[in-house]
Amino acid sequence: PRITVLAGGVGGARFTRGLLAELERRHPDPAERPEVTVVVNTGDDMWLNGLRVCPDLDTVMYTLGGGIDEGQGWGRPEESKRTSAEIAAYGRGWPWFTLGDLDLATHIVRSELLRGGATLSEATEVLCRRWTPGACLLPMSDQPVETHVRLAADADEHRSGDLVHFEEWWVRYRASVPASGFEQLGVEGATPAPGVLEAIAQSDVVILPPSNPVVSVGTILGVPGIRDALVTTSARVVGVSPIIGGAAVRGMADQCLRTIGVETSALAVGLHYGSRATGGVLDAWLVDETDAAAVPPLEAAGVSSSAVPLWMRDPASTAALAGAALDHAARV
Ligand code: GDP
Ligand code: FO1
Ligand code: CA
Repeated sequence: PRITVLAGGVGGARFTRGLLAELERRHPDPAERPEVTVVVNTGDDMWLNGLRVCPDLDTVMYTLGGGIDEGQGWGRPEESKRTSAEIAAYGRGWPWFTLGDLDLATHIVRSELLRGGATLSEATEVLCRRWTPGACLLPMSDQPVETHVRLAADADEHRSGDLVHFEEWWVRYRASVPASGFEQLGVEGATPAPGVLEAIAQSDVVILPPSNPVVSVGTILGVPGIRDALVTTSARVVGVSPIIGGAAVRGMADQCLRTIGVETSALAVGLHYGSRATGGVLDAWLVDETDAAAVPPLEAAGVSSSAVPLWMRDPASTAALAGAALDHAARV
């Protein structure tokens, strides 16, 4: 058996960690345990100070490998920021974006591999040899596809209409500058990384974890071929809402959804993904218990739905959530 997860950073990483724990509990014999493939968003990636930085890939790799800063959700714990401060003193790069000294080693090794001719998939495999994440991590594409944000006409007067990198909109402006849309630069010529379409086609279950529906899962679905693979796979596709009680648990999903004209609610996001019966990507959608009122309209739209606790508070609640997703997938 095989399971594929389409993940962004923190939400996708934490969910997948719970999924691996739940699979270990259900299948103590490793030989019987389903294989997990994580297709990771690379839309947040950038070249910075000559280094290729892949925030979501690293968040998933560190989280599954036991090297994440748990409080922050990204980066390494007990980081020094001395190198970043020195780079800022030269006035180079992004002074509002901090690369910790331990994390920098990852970017240096990755960049060395890429400059030597490796693909991002190959570089990721090399990095994962150290972290042994317990799942196969695949970038959504080996070609650079970078999410940019079009600042709205009512944005800061100096920059209205500008196209800025997603990380600039989020980290520099905390998503407080109104946006009129997202653009995936490079997506037209991009193809899914090796193994991505195969993993989706050959899985029993494909999971959309509680990742950002616009700039994480939406970005992955924008790579030509991936959405179609979800529509046509024989796997059950089950999603978990990142929205609880009309708000994002963390991050900027609210501002992202507003930008694309989707309400911040578990119901609206489920309907935005849509039923596979009508060209969407979902067989099933889990909402939080507080959003139980969304279940009947989702069912009416052809998306099998149930209300379960969606807060990933600790390892036990996260594993239980992953178990609920698997159990629901088995029923549709
Ligand atoms: P990012 O790349 O670091 O922003 O991470 P993702 O895209 O993978 O996930 C971000 C989303 O995770 C946000 O929209 C949050 O609302 C959601 N999220 C974070 N923690 C939880 C949780 O405990 N439960 C649920 N249901 N969603 C969560
Ligand atoms: N998030 C921040 O808010 N500030 C930072 O300086 C920052 C640096 C950073 C460096 C490496 C990395 O892998 C992630 C980093 N993040 C930072 C988090 C991250 O880029 C974003 O929260 C997500 O990509 C949003 O989806
Ligand atoms: Ca991200």
